[in-house]
Amino acid sequence: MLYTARRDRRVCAEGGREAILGDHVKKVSIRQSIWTVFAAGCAVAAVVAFAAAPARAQQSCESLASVQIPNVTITAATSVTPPFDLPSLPGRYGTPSGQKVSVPFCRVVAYATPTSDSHINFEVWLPPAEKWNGLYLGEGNPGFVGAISYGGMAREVEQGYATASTDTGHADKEATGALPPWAEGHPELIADWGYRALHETTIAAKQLVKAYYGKPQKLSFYSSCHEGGNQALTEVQKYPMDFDGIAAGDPAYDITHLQAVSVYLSWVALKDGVKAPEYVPPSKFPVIHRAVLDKCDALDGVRDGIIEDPQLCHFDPATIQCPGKEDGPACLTPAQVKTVRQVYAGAKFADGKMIYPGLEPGSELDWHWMLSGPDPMAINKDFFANLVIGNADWDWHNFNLDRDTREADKEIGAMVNFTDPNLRPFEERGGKIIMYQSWQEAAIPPGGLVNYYKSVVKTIGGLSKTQNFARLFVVPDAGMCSGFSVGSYRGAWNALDVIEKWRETGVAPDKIITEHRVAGAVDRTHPVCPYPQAAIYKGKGDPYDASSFTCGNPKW
Ligand SMILES: [Ca+2]
Repeated sequence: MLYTARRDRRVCAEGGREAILGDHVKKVSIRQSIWTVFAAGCAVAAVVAFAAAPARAQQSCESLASVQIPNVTITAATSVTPPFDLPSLPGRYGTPSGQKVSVPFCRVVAYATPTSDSHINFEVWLPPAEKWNGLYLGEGNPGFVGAISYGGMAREVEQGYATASTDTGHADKEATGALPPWAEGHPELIADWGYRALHETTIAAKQLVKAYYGKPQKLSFYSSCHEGGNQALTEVQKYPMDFDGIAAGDPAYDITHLQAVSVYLSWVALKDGVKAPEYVPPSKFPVIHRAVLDKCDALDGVRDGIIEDPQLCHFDPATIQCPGKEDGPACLTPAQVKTVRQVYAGAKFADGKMIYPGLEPGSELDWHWMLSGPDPMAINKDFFANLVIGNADWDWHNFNLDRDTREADKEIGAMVNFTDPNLRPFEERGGKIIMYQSWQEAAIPPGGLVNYYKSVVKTIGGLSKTQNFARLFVVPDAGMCSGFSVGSYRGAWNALDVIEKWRETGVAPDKIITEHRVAGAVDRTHPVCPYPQAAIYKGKGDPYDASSFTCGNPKW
């Protein structure tokens, strides 16, 4: 069932937190004639149990301009009276004009220069002391965009969080997600984007919080998705003291390899054009999806359109190969069968070592991201063109998986790939992290995060020790991220709510309930279990009700 979703305009925690990504998905999806849903779990969002007496500002907002922070220049500190017009930035990931902030806050504008080539713009927004919930919440960034996430900041400050956002060290005139030539000849700017900007922003923001309120935040959180999710995994590895609780969503993990598999899957399908035998027209994506469901939907005990663990689904596209040499709308030619097999198989080096897993069975309805053509997604193509090859006019048809992936690792891997499974320093500081991904995510293959989590479990010394502070939730039949989705069921949930509760109460999330809404009313719920568990149907009861499932280790 496809449904037309709408942007939920009510004040709603998660919707605000991922506003930038929401804009991104919405705009791109319009091109694909699919709308996004942004129906976050508003009813469960008001959870911050910060019961301390209201803090009193110890400094005026304006006096923050004289706070001394190493390598940081504060250019303005201004008391803002609502309504405040958000600075607008055109482009796919930008901040549309006309958005306003409805509450007063202290706006600090600054930049950091950790290296002589750096210029990391950031802003820190602080609610009045009596409105502050006592928490600091960092904002994430989408893609390679050089822009402060004003939309997200607005909603954070309206909900009482102290918040900050950075442009990641370069400023785009338009937030398009494509890569302008800012990086060429500026390795420090790549490092700023790769790991430094968010950290520099966070440590400066915390000093401003302490100066303004006269005390530090009670807890600091970070919740973001896609590149923001990658920033989360980077922080937990490299700067474990920055945040007490982290939600890392659909992370663009191991990014040189992620970009390699992305260009590769597009190259497989598109290298000879959209009329070539190996091209799979988007009209056949639902055909493949139907065949996958026929094969694997019932493995978990119920045909409900959801495949609980697609890695246990062994679907061979040859089962829907057209007879003889015919082609037809409801079957695949032999060349198309080969393409589909490669999409599932992912990318490997010439020596057979895995670069990045492919897309999962069940993700087919969203394959337009990489496979519809006529070119790879700009964000993938431009990564190699600008950051690796060093030629903005690079012809992606010449992509060589083994050679160009190795070149990417050599050129920039150390600055942008963070794959260290040792999260003990984060655990020892009392940190909690949920990692999450959608099995049906078709822009970032979820197998990368699953493999990373397995490596964390191995390093920490087993699943139970790891689950004390780090849990992975792989959401079946969700589009991407936690607050919005596309496709059939695609239930929504609130990632920040989950991590806040865990960190504040110490009670680990044993499962997450996703909700699907129609006209604001919940019509379906479904549980998501901590990996490697999956939801197993009890054998009776409404399959559209989460209570009809238990969490267990799948045996199918
Ligand atoms: Ca099922």
